[in-house]
Amino acid sequence: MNKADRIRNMKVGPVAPELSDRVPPGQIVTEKFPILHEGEVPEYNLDEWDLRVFGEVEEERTFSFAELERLPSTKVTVDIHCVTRWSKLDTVWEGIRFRDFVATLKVKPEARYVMLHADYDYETNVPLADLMRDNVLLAYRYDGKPLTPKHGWPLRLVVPHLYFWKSPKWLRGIEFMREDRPGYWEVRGFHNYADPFREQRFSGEALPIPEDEWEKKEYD
Ligand SMILES: Nc1nc2c(c(=O)[nH]1)N[C@H]1C(S)=C(S)[C@@H](COP(=O)(O)O)O[C@H]1N2
Ligand SMILES: [Mo]
Repeated sequence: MNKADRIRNMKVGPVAPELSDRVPPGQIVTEKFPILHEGEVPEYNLDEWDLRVFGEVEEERTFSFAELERLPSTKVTVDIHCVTRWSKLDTVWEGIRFRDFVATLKVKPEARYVMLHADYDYETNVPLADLMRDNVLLAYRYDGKPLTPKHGWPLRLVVPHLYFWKSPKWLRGIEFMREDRPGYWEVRGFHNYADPFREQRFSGEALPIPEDEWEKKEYD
């Protein structure tokens, strides 16, 4: 049995003491990379793909992938945590730090929330202040290689300090907002903020997520 299987067989822990402050309550560490999303994996012609910036900005902008690639890139090593109870430690992403991207825009001072729009018809809301943290990336590379289609190629957001549904794959739009508005999972009973260390999984009553759901799905 390999290490990942052994850890998985432990179900909810125990976690090695040196990792306990990194693994949120109720999470299981996996070395595999589960693939989770609603709907189909989009196929793009990169020449036609674009990223739209709109809402509370002085100027709406549309970026091609080539334009994004010319912006300074950053590499981060972060732990990620999915609400279906898997966590993956030391994942390496490269892309544009969201804060650096914002510096190229004219965001109005009234903007306090962001809706991230993704294919297909997926969206998720995050407070702007959270996106300005050091480790938040518009990521186009994972583990030294371009993102794979199933993990969000060509561009996804990575917000490591929130449950991973707040990290949309196939990102297509960034909408700056004055008022908060719930996204796809947030209207379906998931927590509006989603801090894994406070186990903010649901906004009300716990929803039925089988604890081993992710193990039965695809991964790489
Ligand atoms: N566009 C899009 N992004 C998405 C989702 C989705 O359904 N559509 N699912 C989210 C959820 S619930 C999780 S856990 C992560 C999974 O990312 P992964 O497949 O790379 O592990 O993607 C998030 N981003
Ligand atoms: Mo998820």
